[in-house]
Amino acid sequence: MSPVIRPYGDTTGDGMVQLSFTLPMPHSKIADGAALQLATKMGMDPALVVHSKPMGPDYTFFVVYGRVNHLVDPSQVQVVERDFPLLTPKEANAAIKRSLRRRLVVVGACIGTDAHTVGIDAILNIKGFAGEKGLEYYRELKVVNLGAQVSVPQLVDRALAEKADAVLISQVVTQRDAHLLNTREMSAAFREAYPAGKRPLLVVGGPRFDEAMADELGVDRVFTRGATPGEVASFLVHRITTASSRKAS
Ligand code: B12
Repeated sequence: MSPVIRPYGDTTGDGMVQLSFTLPMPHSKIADGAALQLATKMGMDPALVVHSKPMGPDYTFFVVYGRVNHLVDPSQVQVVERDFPLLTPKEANAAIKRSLRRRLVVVGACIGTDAHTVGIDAILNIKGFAGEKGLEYYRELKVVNLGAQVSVPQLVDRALAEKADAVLISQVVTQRDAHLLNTREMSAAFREAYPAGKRPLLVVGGPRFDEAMADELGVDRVFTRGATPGEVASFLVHRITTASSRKAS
């Protein structure tokens, strides 16, 4: 049984944490007091405002440092573990060649009004991310990157035209849950446009997704902060080549 733990600040297990937030009030001593009131109500006791800075005339940004009494039980934590092997580009290419005997087609886009392309480009562009080459580097992958602000109907049409094996979408803006609404709209549109069991693999990524939400969003996998091209390629190859070998047998 793993032991319960507490946050560490100055000494082991002292429960000290740091919290940052913004309040819609001008920078003042009253604002500092309001920040302290919030932190205390959240269970930080004692709490200390260690940083407060005006954010324009009407807002103040705070960092509060203080003690919490909550215990953390790591044995109760649930996460989505990687359930596919990590492949090198060479291994991925060989697996695609062996089982598909053609290039695996990937269509990617930022959908809705989202113009944050850096994340999907990190995965798709040849230059890659975190020292790994992007999917365009893989000889056996055909990558069609549609860029920013692609509508769901445009995405579906292009996926059909390209005979996409996988569709990768990115959602970075989360205001009013736009990322969740857009993803659900996208997965519903693919279900409608393709016969059952024939739709491409649907993958969504962005920094504020919860990896455990794949079923709820109607997608096959959710990738989040720090995802690397190698992980994404390995996932695609694993899912698509195992599905095609099941069909062949
Ligand atoms: C750069 C940037 C911009 C650039 C984008 C340029 C571009 N071509 O992408 C510009 C200046 C255009 C911009 C505009 C806006 N932005 Co902006 N932007 C950022 C910023 C600073 C960095 C984002 C980034 O590039 N991260 C680096 C990449 C590599 O990380 P990533 O996206 O998380 O991607 C990784 C993973 O998430 C994952 N991943 C992502 N997508 C996918 C997809 C797939 C398929 C897979 C497998 C994996 C995957 O893999 C990547 C690598 O690990 C963030 C703040 C921040 N520090 O994060 C704000 C931020 C995202 N922006 C924000 C906002 C509000 C806006 C604007 C609305 C501002 C405005 N009022 O105009 C506009 C919206 C424009 C629009 N229509 O979308 C907010 C979003 C808040 C929210 N809760 O939604 C942020 C968080 C800033 C903030 N704190 O307020 N922005």
